[in-house]
Amino acid sequence: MKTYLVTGGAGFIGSNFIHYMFQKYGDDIRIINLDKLTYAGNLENLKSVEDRENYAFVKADICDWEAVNRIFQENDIDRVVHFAAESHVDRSIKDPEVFVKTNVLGTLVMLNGAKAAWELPDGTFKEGKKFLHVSTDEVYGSLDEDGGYFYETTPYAPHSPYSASKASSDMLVKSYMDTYKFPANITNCSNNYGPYQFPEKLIPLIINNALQGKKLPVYGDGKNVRDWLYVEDHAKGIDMVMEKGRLFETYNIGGHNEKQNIEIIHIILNTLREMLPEGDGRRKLVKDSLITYVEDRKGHDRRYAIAPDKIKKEVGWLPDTRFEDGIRRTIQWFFENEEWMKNVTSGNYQKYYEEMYQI
Ligand code: NAD
Ligand code: TDX
Repeated sequence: MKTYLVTGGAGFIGSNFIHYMFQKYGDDIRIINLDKLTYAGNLENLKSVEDRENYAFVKADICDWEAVNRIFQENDIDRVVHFAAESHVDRSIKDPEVFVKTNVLGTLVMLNGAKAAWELPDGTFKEGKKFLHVSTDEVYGSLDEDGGYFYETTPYAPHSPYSASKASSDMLVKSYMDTYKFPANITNCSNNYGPYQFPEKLIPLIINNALQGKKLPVYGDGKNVRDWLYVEDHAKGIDMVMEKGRLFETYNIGGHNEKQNIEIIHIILNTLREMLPEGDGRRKLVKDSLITYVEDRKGHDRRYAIAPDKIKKEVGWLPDTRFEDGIRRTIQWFFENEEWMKNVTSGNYQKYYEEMYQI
């Protein structure tokens, strides 16, 4: 039975990954979830797995060497899936420091914990161990509107403090692979969407605001392009890279699903109108006139797009979910989890929202 150490498992992608893995492997794996529970971490995301005997939660900071090392010393960890990070570009523009601490120093601590536990006296590593570092396509910078795709060979050119910190963490992982032959993979994925996403990111923010008849903030001209990936497809890709990916390789994971932000907003508004039952009071709140153009994000990358050729060829992964279906599943999830949304948007979220958006 393999033991997984998942960092950031209480966040959006991490919690979806944990659900995916238990659905797929049931009692045949063990998962330890290490999470600091920042504003983005939420144990409500994991309610349905918390009583499993093959699941454990540890509240700790990935920058805390004692805590990280203890987990590695007390458990025979086979796989590390490293999600924990500060993940929101807008927050990184306001306060870069915590991004460097968590994303760079935290990754270093995780690498050292795994290295100390897995390295043999002759400098090689125990058989079958692997560290999978989850990163982003933002490390590659920005593409022109008609300017091709990001490939694994595209030079790094991060622009925001967030993407610079993720690029630094990738470089550290690469340096451990090159220097020590440390058994790892890096995955760089495009924008995820789906259940449990915190409403500071575009899609859940638009769904939440539209259902309350609140303004829908669009940065700049609304024509920036993102390549949207359904989170469950991403979880599947990570598992497949862990099982089939060649050691020391990087794999880009993208949805082949490019859309302008303004298109996304129109799709959400139309889908909400279609899905809300007749007589539901929220129907009359969902209006195109809520769309409000606001000041552009500083340094706003124009376009991201991944050509996921390598992962398709070497690992056999392809995105399964069409955007039309993924967005309906996501909206349905938000309909069924109003309480979740109420809980995450109470308290500090209001303060964040008011400071961020003067609309
Ligand atoms: P998230 O912000 O929803 O979750 C991050 C999780 O990490 C939270 O549970 C938080 O409590 C935890 N965390 C933060 N700092 C920590 C620390 N110091 N110690 C321990 N835990 C800490 O993020 P997400 O959207 O789920 O992203 C997960 C990973 O995927 C990140 O590494 C991110 O860079 C990467 N990624 C995300 C996307 C996306 O579209 N969301 C796209 C590409 C890559
Ligand atoms: O209110 C908004 N209005 C708006 O126009 C928000 C929150 C966003 N936007 C735009 C900015 C982007 O062009 O929508 C696009 C998507 O924005 P985010 O959801 O903040 O995502 P992005 O900045 O693209 O980064 C995401 O994908 C890559 C994740 O947050 C990162 O963690 C990941 O690495």
